[in-house]
Amino acid sequence: MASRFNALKADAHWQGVWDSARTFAARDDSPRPKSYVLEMFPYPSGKIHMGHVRNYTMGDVLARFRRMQGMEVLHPMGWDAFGMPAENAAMEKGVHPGTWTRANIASMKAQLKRLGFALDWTRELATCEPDYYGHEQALFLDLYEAGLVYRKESAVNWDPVDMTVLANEQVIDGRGWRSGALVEKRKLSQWFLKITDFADELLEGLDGLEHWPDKVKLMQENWIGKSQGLQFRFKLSPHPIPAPLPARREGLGVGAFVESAAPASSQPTPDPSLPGRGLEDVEVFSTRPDTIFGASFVAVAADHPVAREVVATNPDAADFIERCKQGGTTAAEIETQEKLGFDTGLTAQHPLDPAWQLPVYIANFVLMDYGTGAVFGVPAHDQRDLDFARKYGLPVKRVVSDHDETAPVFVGDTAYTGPGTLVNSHFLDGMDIEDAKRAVISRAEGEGWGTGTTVWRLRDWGVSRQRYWGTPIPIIHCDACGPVGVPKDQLPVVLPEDVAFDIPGNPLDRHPTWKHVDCPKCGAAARRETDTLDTFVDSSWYFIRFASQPKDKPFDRVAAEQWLPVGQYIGGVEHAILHLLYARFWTRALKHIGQLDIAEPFAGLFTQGMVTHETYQTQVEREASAEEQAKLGVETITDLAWVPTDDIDRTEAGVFQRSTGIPVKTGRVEKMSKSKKNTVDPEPIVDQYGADAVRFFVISDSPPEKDLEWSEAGIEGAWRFVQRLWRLFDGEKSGEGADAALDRKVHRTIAGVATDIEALAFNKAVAKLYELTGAIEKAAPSASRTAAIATLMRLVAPMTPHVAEEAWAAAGGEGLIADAPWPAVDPALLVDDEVTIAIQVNGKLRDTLVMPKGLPKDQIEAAALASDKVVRILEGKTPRKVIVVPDRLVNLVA
Ligand code: ANZ
Ligand code: ZN
Repeated sequence: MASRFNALKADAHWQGVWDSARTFAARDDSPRPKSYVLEMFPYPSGKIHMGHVRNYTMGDVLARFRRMQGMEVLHPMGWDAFGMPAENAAMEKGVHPGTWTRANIASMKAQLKRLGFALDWTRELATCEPDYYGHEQALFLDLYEAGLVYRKESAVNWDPVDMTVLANEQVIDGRGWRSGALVEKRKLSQWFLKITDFADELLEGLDGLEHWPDKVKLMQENWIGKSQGLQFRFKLSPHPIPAPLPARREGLGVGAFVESAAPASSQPTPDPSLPGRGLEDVEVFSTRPDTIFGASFVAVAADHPVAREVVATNPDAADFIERCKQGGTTAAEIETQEKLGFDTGLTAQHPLDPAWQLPVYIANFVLMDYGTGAVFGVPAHDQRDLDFARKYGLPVKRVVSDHDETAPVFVGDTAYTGPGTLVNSHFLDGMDIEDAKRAVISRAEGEGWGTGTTVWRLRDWGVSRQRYWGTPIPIIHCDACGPVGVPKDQLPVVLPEDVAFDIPGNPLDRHPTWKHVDCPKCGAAARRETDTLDTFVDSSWYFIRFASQPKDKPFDRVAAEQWLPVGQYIGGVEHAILHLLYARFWTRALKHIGQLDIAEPFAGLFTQGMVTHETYQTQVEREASAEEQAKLGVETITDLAWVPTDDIDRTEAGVFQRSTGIPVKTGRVEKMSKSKKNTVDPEPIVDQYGADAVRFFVISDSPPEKDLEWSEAGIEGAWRFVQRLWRLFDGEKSGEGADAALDRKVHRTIAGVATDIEALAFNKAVAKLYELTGAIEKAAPSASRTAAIATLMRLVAPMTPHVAEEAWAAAGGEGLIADAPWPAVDPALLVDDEVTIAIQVNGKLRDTLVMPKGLPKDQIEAAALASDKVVRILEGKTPRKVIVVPDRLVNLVA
């Protein structure tokens, strides 16, 4: 009788064996083909969560599989260890960020080990240690020297009560998270990396990333945001038309078109007493120069020089601009705000018709730092412009038609932004959009009032953070020499340990001695930079340091290039933009300065789905306070509260909160999160079911890119499967004789599981393993069955390595199953072994039968005659004649 698989004991035993044998340490000098499998390294928050378990299991299955296929696999692990939570913990609990972080690392490392991940712990790194960030400082200085780092004034969030700079995530609804004070924007001199120098390369490079999800490439493309269009000038003048304004505003705003740009006689002479003096031109940028005859206004950003000029003489404009500032200035905020404008009283002369004057507005939907900070508005073909035009009663003229509608008056509140033919546009009429764009650009360039240009949405990367727990920026500020890089032999610039977090602000800045240093150039008293680097810098090159970690430099080029690029990178889609773009930039920057000849860091990328769980809520009734009674007119108030997953009791009578006995309402299945209290802590689950069951469950139930719903039934099912495997492994007495069908099943499974794992389709591989297990269980004893069980051990080894090792050892396998080769496939056994045979009666198809290939004629005939359908049609008669074409057809002539 087979025993029970004791996971607790086996897990610990095999994890110890792998550890002491350094089974998963990657050898640089191995003659085997190299494979680099990497999951995004975790932030050491204190505990691993189910999302980590799923992410790391996927990478682990692939890494173990590739090892079995004979590759030298690099599968390292480290810690993205700088960042705000450690400082928050320091402020809340009085513990030093380093102490807190290192303790978290220790406990999370133990938790990862407990899952039996095949990780090369000899290369473990933590970004908060000087032996990592010191090298980062060296790289920063190299980029500085190469002109890829510069300083610029830039706005930060300033908390006026706590007197400190806040990170974006510390600003909640416009207020400081601690003080609750309204956050202000302040300008500070900060460090930037010139990622925009690489905008083109980063965009083009996406094309070559065949093994990246399309959606991620699209997100990167949009973030980089390359726009091609026309940049051109409008001549500005003060009010040129003494006639009442409504005349201009009610019509369609189409002046008489003048084919040649002859100076118009109507050209007004600027009145020097009006604003606009000295502001003769406004540059605009447009991606739709084809719509130039649909223009009905010009708009500038609130901080555009034209707006400032207007403000100087017009207090109403100043009020308007103040109002704009309150609304927020990010692109996302602007998108959702109501479109507001202020008529400056200036007009702009249409470049293709000097007699046509457009009103000039200051508008809250125009961004200063994109394009030129000014636009011309075409309401019929741009939604923002249409909203704006409808609000201020401006003309809306159709210039692109998608069907036969050519009337110049555009009705409705939805702009038409699709393809079409140009109408109401003089020399452009009849062209498609692309031709019209080219025609306008070439005319502008020919006449000298504009140029075809490319504009990027991507901005340089601001890396300065006014925080303690980060990589110190290795710069010294000298009054005489300016910013001077710390000499490399003085690196690392180490964070001081004696810092206090009892008051807000940057402890580096108020440390009594740390920042006072002498200038490395002239020796005068100077000041150390007290900003630290954005933690995204730390994660922009860690995968290089994993591949090669010499003591004296960031990496050894030859060693690093042996492993890079990362063959398969696995992580959350939340990093689809920033982390991946920064890492791509950093890699290209290193290539640019000749340190590493790799263009793209991650050849393959996979973004896994989330782990979800049911949510639970209780309704607790309480007496309303006097105030509530007065206000709401009720005597009782019902409060809703989330109930933690581990405080749930399911009984036949329903679902209850265990600690209180109160009935619980089960809510939607949502991403596990602390706020909804629907998390499941992996640690006790691993203790209860063993590492293999947990590993198996997180990859079995859904495709890896989809969400996985955690359920007790699911983990129990996985546990039962591990026990089934063990019963097979442990209970087999070697049999005799062949079982051809089972042999075929085994070899198809070997091939299928390999293809599935290679494609990261783990759930499909799991389904095949279930099937094979079932087939073996059903098969009668035979030599084939014994062999099938031995093969199954190896097939499950990447997923459930502990039970596989245990079985391998018990069966007297050589060495470790982790080092065993993936079973070989016999191609002859992959050939289709079943055929579909057509059964005809008097030439008419009556049935089909699926039968083993190559059966003798009499067996096929017998099966055909036994078919229910045939029996019914023959009504007891014996056919006169039976024609059998083996593997194809049977015709019964009645
Ligand atoms: C005229 C026009 C007509 C436009 C039309 C669009 C549609 P993307 O594609 O994102 O680059 N724009 C230019 N600079 C701007 C700024 N600083 N703030 C707000 N909007 C700005 O967008 C380019 C388009 O966005 C430009 O083309 C401009 O409006 C507007 F039927 O010009 B367009
Ligand atoms: Zn100096």
